[in-house]
Amino acid sequence: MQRQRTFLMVKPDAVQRGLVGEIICRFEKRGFKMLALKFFTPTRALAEAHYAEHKERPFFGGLCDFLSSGPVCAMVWEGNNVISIARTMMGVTKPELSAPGTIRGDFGIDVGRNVIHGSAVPEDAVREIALWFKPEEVCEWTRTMDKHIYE
Ligand code: IDP
Ligand code: MG
Repeated sequence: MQRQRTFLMVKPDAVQRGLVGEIICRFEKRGFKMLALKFFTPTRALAEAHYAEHKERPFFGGLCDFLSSGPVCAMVWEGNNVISIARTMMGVTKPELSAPGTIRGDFGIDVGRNVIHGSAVPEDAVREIALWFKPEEVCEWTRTMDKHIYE
């Protein structure tokens, strides 16, 4: 297993629904470590840069309008294999197909209101962390309970 960082974001729908604490709680309890957190309304330009890979898709405009419509909770989390484990915890892109017990499977119905974003692969994580955070906003810290989480 490889120590990794990922970019996770509670999207505006989930902020409005009061799910920030619930979502943070799941990653904390799983054993991951938060390194950064920012609560603000992203600009349309930031939303477009974040979702640049989808700019030719028909839903791109609506997606960027939605992401920049209200506050999000943008975060950096660290842990062994956090990128793929977080995606598993999130469920699949369409909440209707996400298993109960996953975040999208527990809290979502529509693909355009799917509660949470998480980096898909390591290159995306590096790009997204750099897009949303300055290096000095990412706090490296030693967590004393790590020896109870990792062998
Ligand atoms: P992901 O968030 O699971 O990585 P992506 O395929 O990267 O999914 O799509 C980015 C976001 O775009 C999704 O989380 C979802 O909010 C939105 N999206 C994806 N496909 C559709 C669609 O067919 N209609 C509307 N929105 C979509
Ligand atoms: Mg994606």
